[in-house]
Amino acid sequence: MLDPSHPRSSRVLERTSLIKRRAPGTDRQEQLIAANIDTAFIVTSCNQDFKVARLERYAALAFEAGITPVIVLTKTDLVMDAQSYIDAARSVSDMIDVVALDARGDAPKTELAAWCKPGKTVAFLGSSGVGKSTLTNALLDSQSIETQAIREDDAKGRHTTTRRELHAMPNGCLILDTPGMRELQLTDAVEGINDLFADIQELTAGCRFSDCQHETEPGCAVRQAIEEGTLDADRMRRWRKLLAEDAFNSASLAERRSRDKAFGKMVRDAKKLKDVRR
Ligand SMILES: Nc1nc2c(ncn2[C@@H]2O[C@H](COP(=O)(O)OP(=O)(O)O)[C@@H](O)[C@H]2O)c(=O)[nH]1
Ligand SMILES: [Mg+2]
Ligand SMILES: [Zn+2]
Repeated sequence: MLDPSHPRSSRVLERTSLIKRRAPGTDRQEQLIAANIDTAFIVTSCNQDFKVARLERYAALAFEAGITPVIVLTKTDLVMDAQSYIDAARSVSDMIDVVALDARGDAPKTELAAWCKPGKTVAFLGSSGVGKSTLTNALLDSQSIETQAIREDDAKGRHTTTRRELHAMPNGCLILDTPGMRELQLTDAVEGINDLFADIQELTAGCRFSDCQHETEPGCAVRQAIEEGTLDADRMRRWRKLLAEDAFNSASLAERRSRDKAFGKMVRDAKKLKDVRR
């Protein structure tokens, strides 16, 4: 909370929510993306960027952090069949609202008003080139944030926004514009994944074996649901993939943390030894 006229009385708020991911690359670190967000707008476009699996990743991340996810589908003006994209976005979860719009112009102000209230903080997340900065400009009633055309061949953006920036709307709502994330790896997000796939999670209670892997075991309620057509096999595969990835990343992070701790202790011990020698 910055008070520009009395900077000394500014204070740091308690952290109430945190979005993080496994940092890209081989280094096993986590990267903190945003704190104290109320609504995460997961932005994707009606083009090659659109992938249900990616939307699920972002949604699990938001659920894990206790943040309301909303899917924002941009560039509806560029396709004939926006409805097929809307239907696919709705299939991600009954718990997530889907808003489809042209990010340029006035639509964002009215369509996103329900979440952009005074005192709230909202964030735009999603790949580069999907319209996050365009949406931010629309909400701010300005053109101050730079946007850039995407490559035509693969609809990829060019990373015009290179850092995370907080902007204030006239009504006092804060907007976080973020750069695109090329690789969103989940870590420590098992509860978020289970929230998103609550229907499958509930099914597993009906499996005969409590450690059922839902592969070849007899009496598997998950596979039965697939056979009966009440559960989509691809969705179940994506659920398992996210859980496996999360387990792997969480384990390597835990290993790193304990290694860092051991290293810190070694340094402290060495220092003590040096002090004694003096
Ligand atoms: N036609 C159309 N173009 C859009 C829409 N949203 C964004 N764009 C364009 O897509 C490009 C990338 O937008 P930008 O906001 O920079 O994406 P960001 O990387 O997510 O911040 C720009 O040329 C925008 O003008 C939309 O809904 N319709
Ligand atoms: Mg941008
Ligand atoms: Zn099973």
